[in-house]
Order: sequence, then structure tokens, then C-alpha cells
Amino acid sequence: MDDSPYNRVHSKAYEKVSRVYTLGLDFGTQSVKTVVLNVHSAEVVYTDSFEYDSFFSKYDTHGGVLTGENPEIRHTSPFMIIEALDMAFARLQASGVEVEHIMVVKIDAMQHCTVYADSSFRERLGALDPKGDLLPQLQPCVTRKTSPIWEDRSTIEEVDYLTNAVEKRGAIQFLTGNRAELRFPAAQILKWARQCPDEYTETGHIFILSAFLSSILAGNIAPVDTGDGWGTNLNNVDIRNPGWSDVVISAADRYLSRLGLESSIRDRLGEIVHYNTVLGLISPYFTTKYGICSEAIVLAGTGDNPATLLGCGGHTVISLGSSYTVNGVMEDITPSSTGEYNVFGYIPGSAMALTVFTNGAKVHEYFMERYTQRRSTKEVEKDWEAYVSAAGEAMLYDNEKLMLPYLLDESVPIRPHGIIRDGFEERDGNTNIRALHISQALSLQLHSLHLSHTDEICVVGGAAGNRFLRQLIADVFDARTYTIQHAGFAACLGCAISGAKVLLQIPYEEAASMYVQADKTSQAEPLRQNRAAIRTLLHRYEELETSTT
Ligand code: XUL
Repeated sequence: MDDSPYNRVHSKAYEKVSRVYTLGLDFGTQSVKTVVLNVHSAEVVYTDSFEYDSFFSKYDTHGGVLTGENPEIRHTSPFMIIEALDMAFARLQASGVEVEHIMVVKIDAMQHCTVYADSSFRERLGALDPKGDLLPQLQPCVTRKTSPIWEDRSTIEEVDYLTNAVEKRGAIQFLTGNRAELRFPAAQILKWARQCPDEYTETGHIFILSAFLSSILAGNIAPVDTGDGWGTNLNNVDIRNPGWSDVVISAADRYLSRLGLESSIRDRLGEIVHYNTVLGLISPYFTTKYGICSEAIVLAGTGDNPATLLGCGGHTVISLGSSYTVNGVMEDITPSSTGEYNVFGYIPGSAMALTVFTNGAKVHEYFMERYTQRRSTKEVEKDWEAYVSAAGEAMLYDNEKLMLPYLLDESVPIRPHGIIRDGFEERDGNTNIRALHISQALSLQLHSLHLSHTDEICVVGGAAGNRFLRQLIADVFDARTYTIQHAGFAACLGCAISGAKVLLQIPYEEAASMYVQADKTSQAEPLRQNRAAIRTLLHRYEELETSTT
């Protein structure tokens, strides 16, 4: 066995003489979350979370996003994120967790966010002084002072250009796995180059956020993994050989050339690698300053969605937030022709799809206000219990009332807002509440047919506590549903589990079953007696939906 950093940590993991921990960090839009996992006991020994708005008020962010006049422009501050990396480690050290046992570190971040640095970045990373903080040492090399995030919608011109430029050369959704998206880096970079050509010229490295942060951790320029690299519209779709799309890169270069910018975007992008590629030892900055084991390795960073998928066990994940998302493995990589879902890389050789339904728990909140008597703010849980009880029994019938519950413009399927009730009135609260639950579950299933494994579903997010909705999801998908412990930390848990997988050299499935702890009390099995009704209801819902195209 050679004496590479990887082999040294791997043999340490087997010694079992001391504790071995892995560290997962999640840089979301609003907050940073951290998990430390004990590899041998499978115990989560530390969780932490802090919000940008409260801890970095000088940046004046709202929900982590810089305030501005144009609602289409949604940016964060790369400087705030750099400061937050120091803060995550400072809090970890102050917590008393034995940081010297941390042997692997992996980061995930909100997808599509980009950070821009000049060519001094590499040298600066190699010379980070632990006596100082990261920001003063790295700030001078950040060439773009704000970073566009996934909520940005200001790039229509570039999206049109990219779509048309490669239409006859393979079409962007087939070349990159996704239609040209407003929030993806290809369009974002081109727009910025058009508006700020001098900054573009000054920039030596364009990073996806997870790769930027991983570069700091590893003290060297880090590649992006397929999880995040596939969210750029610049990647190819060869999941076994990660790389950029030559066709799209040349189209982007033609756009830049018209602006008088002759050097290729390719030179600034770095490499794309498989999920979990070992980047090397952690930078001495983190070992000296925060006491992390000097033999700890850093794994390639990834996007928050691939990280969440693993952190929830690798089965399909349905997240029931104000919007609903469905995130699962896609064995047969088929891009969406309508943009209903996005395709990203996942663990090596495998891809995943992510769907976002705009109208999720927001509609339940609206119905709760409309149809139930609210008690005091202290009794929110009781109010929700009463609301769920109003939806009625779990037994389903062919003639259940159905609705298209689009309080807001819907993204899946694309429809204007408006609640359409199929043969019943707005006034009857219980009927409306039941119809909303059933209709949402049916829609989730009908728009997840591209996923490969929906036989087990991890349900997370604020509305995961709604037992009726969980049962309906079990019934319509004919799947066991469950929630997990530490569900709010699923993304960084996914990173920590990836670390344990590398240390123990076990398959991802085995790592997931060792470390993802299902909350046993939350399990729901599909009810046999509902099977026939579900078939009818799926059919009826599909007809209702298509009747409104
Ligand atoms: C995925 C996307 C969001 C962000 C959220 O395409 O835009 O889910 O990853 O952080």
C-alpha cells in the first residue's frame, strides 16, 4: 500500500483505537450547517447552524441574498461566504468536539452560485497564514464583488443565445442534460462578461461555489464534481467521463469573441471530476488554526441536492417545504423536454433528477387560514393537527374530489395561477382540505415517472410531519415512506457519510444504511385497500391536468 494521504486515513479508520470523525459542511442560501459523524458508532456528535443575516448583518442580506432594486437579480457576497467558512470552523472548535479526530472533510453548497478569482488565488491558498483570517488574505483576489445565485433570473438574453447557438449542433438539453437555464453559470458568466469585460479579463478562475470552498479547504485549486458541474449548462453528459461540452464551450467562446474577449472560457473553469474525488490533505491553515487532524483529507465538494439525496439514504427524497421538491436517482439519463426537472450528476457513474413544484405547503397555509379557526400562535401544532384531521380518513375512493391547487403560477406542470376545483364548491372546508392533500400527492407521482427507484421515499421538510400526506405519498407511489433523524441537516450529513464511505471503502448503499437513521415512528406502508382507487385517481388527475393545457 502506498503512503498517500488517502491510504493513511483509510488505515487509521480501521485501527479503531481512537475515535474517527468525518465533517460535512453545507453552505445554503440562508445559512451554514455543520455535522460531525462518528464513523464507528454511527452517532452524529455535533450539529450546528447559523444564518448569514444574523451573524453578518454588515452585508445587509435578506435570507442570505444581497438587497437590490431589480427583483430579477439575486446575488450573495463571496466575502460573506469566506467569513462564514472561518466562522463554521471557529464554532466547531469552540464546541468542544474533539476536532483532532476529524479525518475527512467535505463541503456542499447551493447549486449554480459562482465565485470569481484572479490568478493569484492559487498562490494565496498555498500561503494562508493561520494567524490571520481568511477574508483579508483572499479578498484582494476576488474579481467579481458579488456572486449570482440560483434565484437569479436576469439572463434571458444569454439563455436565448445559448439555446439558439447549439440548437442544430445537438441541442443544449441533450448536450448538457438541461435546457439553458437562467440561473445556470453558462448564462450568468456570459452576461457578466458582456457587462463587465474588464473583470472577465482580470479573472483567472471561475468556480462553482462548492469548488471554491473546497479549494480553500484543500489549499489548492479544486475541481468541481459532476453533482455541481452538471448544473452549469457547460458540461457534457458522459457521466462515466466527466468533462465539459466542446460544443457549448465553443458557442460561449463565440459570444465572448464578439465582445472582444478572445481567451476561452474553458481556461477559467478548471476540471470536472467524479463525486467524492479525493483532493488531498486539508490545508495547514485549518489544522494549525482550528486543530483539525493534519492527516485529514478533503473530498471534492458537491451541490446541496446530490448531498441531500445521499444524506436521506439514496432513495427518492420528497421535500415538503413551501415549495415541494422531488429528488431521486435517474438511471436512464433523459433530459426533460419541458424543463420540468433538472438532471445533475450524483455518485460516480450515476445521475439524479430534481423537480420543483412551486405550490407546496404554501397552499396548505392558505387553506388553514381560509377554512380553520386559528387559536393563539402558541398552539400552532394543535391547529395543524385539527387541519390534518379535517382531511378525513386514509381510505380512498374512486370519486374523491380533485383540484389543481395553483395558488401561485405553477412550474410543474407550467400553468398560470388559479385554483381549479373539479365539480365542487370553494365553501366546504373539509372537502377542499382533503382534495388538496390527495391532488398534491397524485401530482407528485405523475411528475416523477422519470425516476428509477421510488420504492422507498424519504419525506423531509416542514410538512413531513403531516401524517395524512405521508400516507397518501406511500399510497400513490406504492412505496414505504419515512422521515429521518437530523432531516434538517441532510445535505451536510450526506457529506459526512461520503467521508465515512471513503474511509471504510464500502459502497454508498452500505454507508447510507449504516448512517442514515430512519425515524421508525414515521414509517408508512402503502395501504393495499387503496390500490384500485389510486389507479383511478391517477388517471382522473392526469385528465384534469391535461384539460387545462
Ligand atoms: C437546484 C437549485 C436549488 C439550489 C438550492 O437546481 O437551484 O435547489 O440548489 O440551494
